[in-house]
Amino acid sequence: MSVSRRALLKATAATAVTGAVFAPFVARAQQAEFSYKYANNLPDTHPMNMRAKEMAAAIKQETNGRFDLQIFPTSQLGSDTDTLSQLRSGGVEFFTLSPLILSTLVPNASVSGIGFAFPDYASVWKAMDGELGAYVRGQIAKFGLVAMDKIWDNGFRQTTSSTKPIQTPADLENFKIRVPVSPLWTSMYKAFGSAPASINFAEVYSALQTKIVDGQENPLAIIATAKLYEVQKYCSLTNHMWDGFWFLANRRAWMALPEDIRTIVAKNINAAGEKERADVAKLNASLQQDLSAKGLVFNQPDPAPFRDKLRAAGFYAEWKAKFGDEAWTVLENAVGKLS
Ligand code: X2X
Repeated sequence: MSVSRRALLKATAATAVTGAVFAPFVARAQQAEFSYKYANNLPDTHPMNMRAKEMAAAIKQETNGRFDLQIFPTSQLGSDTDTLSQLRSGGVEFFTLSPLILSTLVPNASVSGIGFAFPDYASVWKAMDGELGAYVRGQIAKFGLVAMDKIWDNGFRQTTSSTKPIQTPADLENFKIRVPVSPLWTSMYKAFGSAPASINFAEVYSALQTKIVDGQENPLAIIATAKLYEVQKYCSLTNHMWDGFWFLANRRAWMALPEDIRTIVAKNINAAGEKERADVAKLNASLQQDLSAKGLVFNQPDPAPFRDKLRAAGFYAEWKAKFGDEAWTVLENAVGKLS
């Protein structure tokens, strides 16, 4: 008895010592030195969130657990307009946002979103990884935010409706269409003679379901992952605009990181963005068949009359004047003459 009691006491003492020595180490390993929030508006199943999860794991590993990126998809932390305010105040450290919605803060950020500017993905990436992207990142930097080098893809936007296919610009007249919160989007649909309603993405499914609006426009990868096909009947491949997501950081939070960590984080975000671009392009090319099987009725209108209508309505001239010559020239250097 006494032997076993002594052994027990020894074991207890050893545990206590071990515990005392290692407990703080364990606590440090579990709690990262930097825990930053990344908010976005897309479903968990969209390539943006799948690549973000991979990227967060890679960053954690490469920083030996010092940097922990917590992902909040599906506008969990608030609508896009709310989250932009939180990003500015530092309530969230990272946010992916359309250049057009970002223009509510950084006016010229939306220059890449002019209707019918880009003919294809090749021209998009050449511009956004080149002079046009650099111009916009420079504009963003004036507002206390940092944009990572590689913009992520949203895609070419298509038009869905519960009432009718969009075949010609006349079909857009008086059409009740949801648009994201951005002056450029509202202006474009006003030029088409539509009735645009500004609604954050978090409310789009229910706005379509309750028929507050008859239609909306988004790339196929979003129509599929956000299940908009459940509440829409027609999908018209209007390809009217390319849209992306700037990966934005609050500048104070970004600069608070030691340089080695900042380098690892930026490298992984940009690499994940390039993978996400490839995923989305692949999805956007293959989803028509899937979505047809789910009941969406597709048509492919000729884009020329839509562009002519915008030109005749003075849309390009108006935005050239708003953006100014410098921004407009950078855009036209990438896509050719627009106005
Ligand atoms: O709100 C939208 O439609 C979305 C998801 O495409 C954007 O973030 C602009």
